[in-house]
Amino acid sequence: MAIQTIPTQPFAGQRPGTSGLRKKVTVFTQPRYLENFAQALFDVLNAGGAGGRALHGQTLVLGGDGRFFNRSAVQIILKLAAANGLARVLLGQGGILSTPAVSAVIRRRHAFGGIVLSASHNPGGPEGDFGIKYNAGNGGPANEALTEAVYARTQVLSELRQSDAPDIDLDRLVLQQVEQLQVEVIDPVADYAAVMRGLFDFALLRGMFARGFAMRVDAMNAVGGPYARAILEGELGAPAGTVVNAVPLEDFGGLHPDPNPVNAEDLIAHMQGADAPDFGAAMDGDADRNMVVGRNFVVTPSDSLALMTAHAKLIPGYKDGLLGVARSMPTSAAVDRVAKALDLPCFETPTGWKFFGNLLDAGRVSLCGEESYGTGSSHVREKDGLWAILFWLSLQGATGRSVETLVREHWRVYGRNYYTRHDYEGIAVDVANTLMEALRAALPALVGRQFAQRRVVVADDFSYTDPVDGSVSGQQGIRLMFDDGARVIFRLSGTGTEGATLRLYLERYEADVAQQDQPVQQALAELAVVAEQVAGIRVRTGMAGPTVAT
Ligand code: G16
Repeated sequence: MAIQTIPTQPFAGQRPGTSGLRKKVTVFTQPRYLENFAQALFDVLNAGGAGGRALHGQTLVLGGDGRFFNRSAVQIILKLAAANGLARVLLGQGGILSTPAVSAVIRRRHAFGGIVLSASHNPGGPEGDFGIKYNAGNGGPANEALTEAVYARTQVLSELRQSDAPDIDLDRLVLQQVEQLQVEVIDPVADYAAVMRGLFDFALLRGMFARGFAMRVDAMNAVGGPYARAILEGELGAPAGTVVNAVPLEDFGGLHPDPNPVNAEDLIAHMQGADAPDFGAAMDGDADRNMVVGRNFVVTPSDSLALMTAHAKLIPGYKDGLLGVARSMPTSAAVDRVAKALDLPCFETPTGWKFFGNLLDAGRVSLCGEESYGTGSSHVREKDGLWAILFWLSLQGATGRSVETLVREHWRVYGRNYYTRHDYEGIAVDVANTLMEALRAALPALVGRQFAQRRVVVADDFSYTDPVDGSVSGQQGIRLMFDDGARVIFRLSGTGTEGATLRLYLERYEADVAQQDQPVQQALAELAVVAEQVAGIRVRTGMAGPTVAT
């Protein structure tokens, strides 16, 4: 075994997006592509202190969602870690760790940070996507300053430091050595399960299953399966088969592991009809997203956050109340109404879980959520799919009410925020950029403009000043806000790997209980017309409608 210095050349485009660097597998598997990014990361981390040796003697957590290239990527990163000063790597068995589990392990074991190998909800397999993301010592995604520094480093990188040691055994729970680096293969579930035990009343949940409560969790052939099986079927006594698609597959069995009604259509089908289970849920590729479904009833992520906030005191981990709540800007304002009623601070951040980190670390918020099927809390620094499922399970156990009843009661008390997201995928990048530029240019003239019975009161490009460190993030989405509380928002996704994806978010508030049962797309049809009038999406893209509406 020896540490080698290998010349390399920069690759263009290694700038992390909303959540790490995501590219096609065919891009990641080019010689030295992953190596370059990991070396740039280690260089930036090392430069961060201790005379350029900040990583020396430190522990790193490593794991991924098991998608194609996961196992090879683990071996590559270990060889670089061994040559860049790290003392120890805690590696999930088989190279597997869900995103929330990485966060839990970093925090519980006081690691320096962690690397998550995942492209999250993006499809996998040789033709699919791969990704890499760095999480800091708080367990949360690296902030923009760090990811920008890594990007800058990738653009000037000229050499790699790498061990030529043979591959290690990823599957045995043993301690191994790569140069001076100790690699401890750990049980991917244990730390995470311990965190869950500390938050929820497992005896209550065991009682529910003992009395015949029926549940279906679709792990979408992704990394959430082993966690859901161990906790729900193993510890809580849910019948075998409660978790379906529970074995992580390298191509997710061809599924698109994005838990929304379109991609998790099999779950939606199972939740219809008289013999449907009481409760359904799905998770995404790296198990940080969740979808909550009742019998014949799908809960929107924005409503989910609002209900969790309203009922948090029923859950042991939150029984003393919340410090505050946060949502991403495009997420509906349903939670704002609850926060107001409970007199809780409520923050609006840009899209990207990384923006919640400072608020959580500073003790300003306890719960966070996003429209993109993400909810989480201060227990880790990532959104957490199984945590959300256990939260909703606990709400049903504590109240004796079904998912649908809980949501309808909520609407009666707080009103309903009708909400939808329309995605226009695979647009040519220049067309998408021109559309956004034209919208930006039109903003001043939109303020005060009347659209049928609504008037625009705010038309801007969302800019966020972090209340903890004062950093400013601009151009985070174009907002039209109306005098009746309705909103139309346009932004470009930062997680796609092919062309550009335009996201259009539509929301309006309905206080009248008699009007709370309309089909969502119908309830928001007028706003969709306004969006088209203002942005000319169909004219500019030539698309007849959104690729996906959720
Ligand atoms: C990531 C981020 C989320 C974000 C989502 C969608 O989730 O962590 O904060 O809401 O992408 O981002 P965009 O609208 O830019 O595509 P995940 O589950 O993909 O890691």
